[in-house]
Amino acid sequence: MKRGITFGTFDVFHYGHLRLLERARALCDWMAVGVSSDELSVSKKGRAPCYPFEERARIIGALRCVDEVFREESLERKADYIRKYGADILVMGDDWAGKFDWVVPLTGCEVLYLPRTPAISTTAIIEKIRG
Ligand code: C2G
Repeated sequence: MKRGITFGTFDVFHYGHLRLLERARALCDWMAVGVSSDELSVSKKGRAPCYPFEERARIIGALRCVDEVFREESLERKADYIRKYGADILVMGDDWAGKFDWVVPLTGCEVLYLPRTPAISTTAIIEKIRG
């Protein structure tokens, strides 16, 4: 039973997020998703998420392709999260290519970066709504 894990803010959930989660889940039999805390999101994105953690986590938890949701407090604790959830594979979009390879020697977890879905992002959606 292959266990997968991935992480994200998943603010203003969109098709690019869904495609990443579904492609990741197709590579394993069970998948946990670390949803970034509001504080972590601010430090990563330089702005507060539109939706608070509780709502972002509920949306992710409602997806058929997601088996467990937890709060991601820091990027540096990835190896701890991988161990806690017994993940065999970490899947991320390739905007993170190479950034999490450090967890491999610490956990034995495989790391895979999948192509991002082009031309869609939370930032672009916010800009479109503003426009
Ligand atoms: N993503 C994608 N295509 C898009 C937008 C996002 O494949 N058009 C992917 C990202 O590569 C990421 C996931 O969807 O793997 C979640 O994206 P974000 O919510 O922007 O998450 P991010 O800020 O990248 O946080 O510990 C890692 C971080 O928490 C990841």
